[in-house]
Amino acid sequence: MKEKIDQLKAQAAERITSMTKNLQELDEARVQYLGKKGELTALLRGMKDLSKEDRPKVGKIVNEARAQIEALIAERKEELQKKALEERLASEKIDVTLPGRRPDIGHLHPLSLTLDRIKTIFLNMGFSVEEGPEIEKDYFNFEALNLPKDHPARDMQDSFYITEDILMRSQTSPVQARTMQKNEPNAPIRMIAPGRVYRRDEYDATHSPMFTQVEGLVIDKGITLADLKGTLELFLRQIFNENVGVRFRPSFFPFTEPSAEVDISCVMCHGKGCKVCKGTGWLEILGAGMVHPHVLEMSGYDPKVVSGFAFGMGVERIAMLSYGVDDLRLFYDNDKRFLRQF
Ligand code: 2U9
Repeated sequence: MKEKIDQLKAQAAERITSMTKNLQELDEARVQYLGKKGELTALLRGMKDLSKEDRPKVGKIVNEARAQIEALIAERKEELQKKALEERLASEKIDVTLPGRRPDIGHLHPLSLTLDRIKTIFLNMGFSVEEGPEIEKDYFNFEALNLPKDHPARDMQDSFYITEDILMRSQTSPVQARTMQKNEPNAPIRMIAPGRVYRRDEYDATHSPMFTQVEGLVIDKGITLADLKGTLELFLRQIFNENVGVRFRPSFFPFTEPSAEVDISCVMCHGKGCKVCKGTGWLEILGAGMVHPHVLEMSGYDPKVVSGFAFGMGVERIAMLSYGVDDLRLFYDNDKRFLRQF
């Protein structure tokens, strides 16, 4: 009996210490020797066939064997747990010296960059920047600007009307009218109004139903056409270049009289004539004029006391000319291959 137990003990020790590769195999070994149907348990059961004198002795040996096997299992368990932890630490190791992933940081849109440059130039000349609603009353968008009821721009076909007298503003001029009406009568004004405007237009390389405008208004005692010319020339030399040619051509707008179309010498060919300027050597860049007396009166200013000039420009056009972009739609497509270049 004793040999049998020693043999079993040796077998169990061998199995536990050198034949178990992981905790599951160790548990299988435990079940094999110490489990309910285990080999050592079977030996204990066989004790009923022993003599009364032998029983306690054998019982002692079996219990000792059991305790030894349990100790071996506990020891091996600790070893295997340590091994498992080491394996996990090795396989899940993080290399903190690897370069980090750079976050994709964006930057200002080319139209915002252009608008910022325009704003800076006018701020430096003492202008303020005013804003107003994009959903506007027909009164501020047209009526206050001397656009009579039968003017073609007031046609449902040309503007986005929301109701009879509310529309998406077709120009930023209502911001000027609102500023004038907010002011004390005849109070001096030097302002620009940047923002989005909406017109029922084609969507092609040079047109869009939504675009960005900057309009300006200066009102004070004694403002003349010379102030208009000087201010706009100063602006154009800063936004394009010091030597840019500037010319004024007579034109018509309902809100200014006299009115002018302002051209610059072609930024591509410097006046020689090319595809961009259609061979003329000039590019139309601004509209401007002396504020119509009726427009001054409508918003509480007295044309006998003050006079003013106003101008307007499309920001997309200025951005296209300064960056050499030939298709307006590129500004709205949100294609990173394009935007990354600015
Ligand atoms: C008030 C008085 C006068 C604003 C003006 C223009 C001339 C003009 C166009 C240029 C290209 C718009 O973006 S564009 O299509 N604008 O030519 N705008 S004078 O005159 C005003 C505005 C408000 C109270």
